[in-house]
Amino acid sequence: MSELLEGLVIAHLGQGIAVEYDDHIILCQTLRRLETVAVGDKVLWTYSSPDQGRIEEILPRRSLLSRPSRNGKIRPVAANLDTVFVVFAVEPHCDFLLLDQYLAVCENHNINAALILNKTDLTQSDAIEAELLTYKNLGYALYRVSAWSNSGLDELKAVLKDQVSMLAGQSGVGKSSLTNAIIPDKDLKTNTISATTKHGRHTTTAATLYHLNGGGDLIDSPGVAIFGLAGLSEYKLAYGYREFQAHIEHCQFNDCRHLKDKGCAVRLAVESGEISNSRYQRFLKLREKMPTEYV
Ligand SMILES: Nc1nc2c(ncn2[C@@H]2O[C@H](COP(=O)(O)OP(=O)(O)OP(=O)(O)O)[C@@H](O)[C@H]2O)c(=O)[nH]1
Ligand SMILES: [Mg+2]
Ligand SMILES: [Zn+2]
Repeated sequence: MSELLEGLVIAHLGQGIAVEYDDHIILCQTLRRLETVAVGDKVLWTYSSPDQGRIEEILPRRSLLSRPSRNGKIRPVAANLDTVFVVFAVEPHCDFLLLDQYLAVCENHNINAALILNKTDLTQSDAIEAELLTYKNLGYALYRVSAWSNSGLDELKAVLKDQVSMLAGQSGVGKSSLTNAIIPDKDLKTNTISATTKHGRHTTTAATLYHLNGGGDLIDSPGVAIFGLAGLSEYKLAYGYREFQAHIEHCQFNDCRHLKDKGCAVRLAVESGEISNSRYQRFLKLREKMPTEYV
């Protein structure tokens, strides 16, 4: 058997997986189903031909972010993440429901989450500012940036250092523009991936990992209309609202659903204003949207 080499998955392409090894990018196939490998995975692989490889093993992951796929299955999005930065902006219309979904999934998978408000060069919205205050009070870091004017980027670069981060969020909020502004040789790498796969242009259809100059990695991911709850149960969704956690244990019944249940401490905290009503309303909405098998 040929030698096992350790590589890093930097992109999941339709027809294979781009693995970085010793400054090269090798297109690899895998014996398992391709969907089980995620960008950010460390893998053991072997050469199957002079310029192609085969993934033999996925090394243990320290975290995994997944989302539902079309056939009702859960698909890994990225592995070994430290922080997910949820990017949003005044334009396209800010979807706080999607934002809460990302935060709830991260909370349950022990991945840090932080917020990036992009496009600060545009006229900002008071309604968004009011919501942002809630997130800041919950301890979520917020970075205000503009990929166009480069404003706030130095501060953002400083927090990205020495960790693996992913930019997530709706299509059109500027994740790729921010990646361009942060990674000076981004195009070079994207072109190398395209050349490796002979696939023509590499669009943001696949999450792609880039190395930061000062250390650390940044993953640009495609915007997904429905990120989904990636298999979170009703119980985990409530836990994913981090301000509910301290109250959940005081609910009268331990199978409390935090709806109209008698003695619900979460609801009480909403009524007293301790928990933001808009976050609670979004919890209810997400709960309703939850596929029945998870309820
Ligand atoms: N005004 C303004 N527009 C921006 C800024 N950043 C990005 N845009 C614009 O927003 C649009 C979408 O940017 P992208 O970077 O492609 O957004 P994305 O989040 O990568 O989108 P997907 O790849 O579809 O998920 C483009 O027209 C950008 O030029 C910014 O800071 N200010
Ligand atoms: Mg993009
Ligand atoms: Zn309750």
